[in-house]
Amino acid sequence: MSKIVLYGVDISPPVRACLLTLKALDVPFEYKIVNLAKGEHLTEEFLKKNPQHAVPVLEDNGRYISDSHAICSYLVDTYGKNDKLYPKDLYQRAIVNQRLYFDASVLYFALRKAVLPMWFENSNFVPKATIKNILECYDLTETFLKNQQYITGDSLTIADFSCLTTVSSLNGIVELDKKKYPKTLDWIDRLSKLPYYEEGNGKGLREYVAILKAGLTVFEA
Ligand SMILES: N[C@@H](CCC(=O)N[C@@H](CS)C(=O)NCC(=O)O)C(=O)O
Repeated sequence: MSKIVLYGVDISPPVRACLLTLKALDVPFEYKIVNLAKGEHLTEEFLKKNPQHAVPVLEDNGRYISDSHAICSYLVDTYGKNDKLYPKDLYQRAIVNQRLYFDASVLYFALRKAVLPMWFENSNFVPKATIKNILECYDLTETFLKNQQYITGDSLTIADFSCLTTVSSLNGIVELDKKKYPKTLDWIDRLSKLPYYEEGNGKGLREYVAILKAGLTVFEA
């Protein structure tokens, strides 16, 4: 097997999606921490790996892939013992892809909007419009989970890893209401029982939420 390196940091939700995938596949890898606070993602060396200066980045035998969704898909296609986490059937794959794009363009977008002012502008207020946006994310997630156990159907896929790491992080900003979002909370609970959950998401999520709680003031929606 080739040498695999994941560049990232546990607090990052997309990095956690990659950690969950690597652990689910039981792929050996080296984990190299990139300290964003120290600007390690902006060095010349890191920019050669990912000109978009973001983690995660995967290195596989000297070749680089960025974006968690692309990384997770690649890992299952290359190292999966079967295609369960990223089905080869084209219709099923399209559904998984749709949810991966949903994570990238809707869920993660809402999270970025809420936290970027805190990271970069020293502002700790989450405006009402952003909270509304987060609640729309929860509405959609709840709808996807209405008649099924996982985000794309009745079995676990990498789309669960991506959506889970973002939704569980959003939950640190606007707490999921048990009455309005029971399916989403059950899904989070179900996924948190995976044997590799703690290392893949639990640890980093706690750290991330602690930072958010210390840094953000959330207005009532
Ligand atoms: N769509 C990307 C998002 C990656 C991303 O935004 N990573 C953040 C950490 S959570 C980052 O490295 N930000 C630093 C920067 O953009 O300069 C993915 O899924 O990998």
